[in-house]
Amino acid sequence: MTFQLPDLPYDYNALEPYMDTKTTELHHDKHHATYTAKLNAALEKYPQFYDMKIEDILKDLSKVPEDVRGAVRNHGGGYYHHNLWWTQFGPGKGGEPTGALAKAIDETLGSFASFKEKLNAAAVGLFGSGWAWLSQDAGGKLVISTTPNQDSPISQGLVPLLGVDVWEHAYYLKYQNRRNEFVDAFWNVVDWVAVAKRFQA
Ligand code: MN3
Repeated sequence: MTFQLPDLPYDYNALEPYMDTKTTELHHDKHHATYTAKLNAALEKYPQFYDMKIEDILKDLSKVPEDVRGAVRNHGGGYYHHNLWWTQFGPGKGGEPTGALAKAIDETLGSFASFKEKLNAAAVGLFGSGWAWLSQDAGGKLVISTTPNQDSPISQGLVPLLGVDVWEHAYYLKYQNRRNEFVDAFWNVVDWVAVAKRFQA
């Protein structure tokens, strides 16, 4: 079976006022849908990949035939990252993580406040389109990084836990050029229970 666009797990207006209804609608129904369609189109000649998990494809792009590798890197990355994006938010969320994830943040990144500062700086400072990430490396250690375009931390041996999409389509309607305001607002809708489920203590 081809890759499917997951339903938005809440209403279009659920992330207001931090992420506006129109942006959420376009971001899911147009952008995420297009990554999905173009990933499927790229793999049409190689349907054996439809049976794989997108994570496993992105983990080792060298296994993808060269003629479609670029398309899979871009649209497969876009597909996977937006699957993560919608499921890391929820209405009435925000706050701070608890438990093992909170402990790991304190130990590795100093404190929640300092983690927030570092991820914000990475997101605001990224030139052009891309993502800022909190991931775990192969040893389980938390790392903050950025990737350009839809390049995936998972292709670099990392496991992404939380991503900040700083493509203009993620914020321009509401925040225009004020990426920093969008990045500040982002924290108000993060579902830490969902993020903690991705974390392997
Ligand atoms: Mn996006």
